[in-house]
Amino acid sequence: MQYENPVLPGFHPDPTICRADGTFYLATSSFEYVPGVPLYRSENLADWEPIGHALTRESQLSVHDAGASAGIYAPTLRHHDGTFYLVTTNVSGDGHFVVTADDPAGVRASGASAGSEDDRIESSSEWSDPTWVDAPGIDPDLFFEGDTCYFTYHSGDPENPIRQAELDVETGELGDAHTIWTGFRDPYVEAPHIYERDGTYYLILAEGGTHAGHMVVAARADDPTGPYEGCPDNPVLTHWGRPREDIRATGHADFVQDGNGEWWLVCLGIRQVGPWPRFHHLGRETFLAPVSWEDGWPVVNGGDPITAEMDGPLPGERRTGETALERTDTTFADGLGVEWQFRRHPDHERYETGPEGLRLHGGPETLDEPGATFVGRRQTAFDCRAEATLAFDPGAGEEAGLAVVADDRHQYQVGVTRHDGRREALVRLRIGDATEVVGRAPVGATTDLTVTADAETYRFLADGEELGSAATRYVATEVTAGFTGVVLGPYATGRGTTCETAAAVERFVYESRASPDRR
Ligand code: 6LW
Repeated sequence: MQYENPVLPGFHPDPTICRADGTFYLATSSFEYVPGVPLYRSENLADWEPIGHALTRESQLSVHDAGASAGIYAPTLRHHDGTFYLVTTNVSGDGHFVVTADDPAGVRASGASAGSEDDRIESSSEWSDPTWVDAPGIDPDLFFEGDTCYFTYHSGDPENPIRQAELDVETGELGDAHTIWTGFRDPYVEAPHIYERDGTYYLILAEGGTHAGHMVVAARADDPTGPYEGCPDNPVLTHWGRPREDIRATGHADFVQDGNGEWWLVCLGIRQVGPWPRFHHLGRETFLAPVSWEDGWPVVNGGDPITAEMDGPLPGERRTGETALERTDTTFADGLGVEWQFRRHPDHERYETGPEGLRLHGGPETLDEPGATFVGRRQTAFDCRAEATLAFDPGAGEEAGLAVVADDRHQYQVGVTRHDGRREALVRLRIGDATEVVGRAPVGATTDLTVTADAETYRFLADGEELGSAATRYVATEVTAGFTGVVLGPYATGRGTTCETAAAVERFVYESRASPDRR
């Protein structure tokens, strides 16, 4: 085995990849989360280093009113003539737009290298303000040839689903659009990407929806504008018809060529949990597979489905001694690292970092409401532990703690509050329309709040004592019907009024572990 899938575990859907100066860059969708569009880089396609986000300023990203799983949809990242281009869609805003950068990691005022401890969530990004593109739909692609840029997208019209027009990337002006693909099996065809290989143009698409029927299909033409003929072996990738496998729903792929001339794809997929009906709660994750060519058509992973354990050779050396498992241990003395994200735009005054840790100022909003004080990071493994050391002396009704959040209507919390005049920890579960406190215990002024998870159960502890547990199933996509996955992190709320007392998260630890057999 050379590498393990997913290569980017946790909520990382709709991956898009390009290669520049020997380095691979990858971006994914971000929906209502802020900052938007996380960016990663890699030398070997398996070890990915977070380098920041493309959308860090309000001029680029407005998701104030975005519902859960709305906001920023599938981007395409390309490098052309020394410039990085990222095109994406704000489905809760003004639609498609292009941003550009010379360096995807952005400019650091301190001169520190991207991905270092000096990163700040608000660090200035080099990515430009948007150039808006007036077209309907989602899933825009950019394909450059000479001075021409082709803009290809899912139009939303089932009769004419995949449309293309020439784009002036400077002004956003589009030429006349025409339909280039109507679907191999399913008119709900999306995620188009175009590539050139040996003078032939390839159109790679997703069909079948983003769940069990998801697939990757290929077509080719002598000209980027078509006409495109479908691959006789379509779909070139799918896990449809393999319901017992842990990995499913593979689709929405983007291809890249490495420095040895070999081709690869990244795609989204899910890892299923539990007995039937199986489910997934970590979101759609990013998978990697090799692509070979037979008779001028792409063959993914030698025609076999993508698996958790994959052979190489990879285009670069693995980082020695490192696996996909992580351990983060922070006192927030250096701010919030690149892994942290807010649900919609935060009021930055509610999040202070410094020698006392992360000081959270709870507003009136609870986690059920937009605007709640909460900052989270992706859950990246079934088996993990998150722990917050919380110094908090709450006033009546005030509460702060650690939350497991799928969306506004599906989350679990272990928090500290004042109840009947005494300070106590509680565990609250919100599942759809029902909310219930399932455990309480008295605590002191500083409390260690812990969430441990295995594939099927979260357990909530205060100072080492378990106060409640909850099934992972109820924060799964099969319940939430969302496009995202679980994020974990600290929250604070005055539950109807603004908190007078700040809650200090003095230390936060996240540790993921290898999962035993999940079936
Ligand atoms: C994305 C579409 C899809 O735009 O889901 O799986 C949408 N595919 O291509 C949101 O991720």
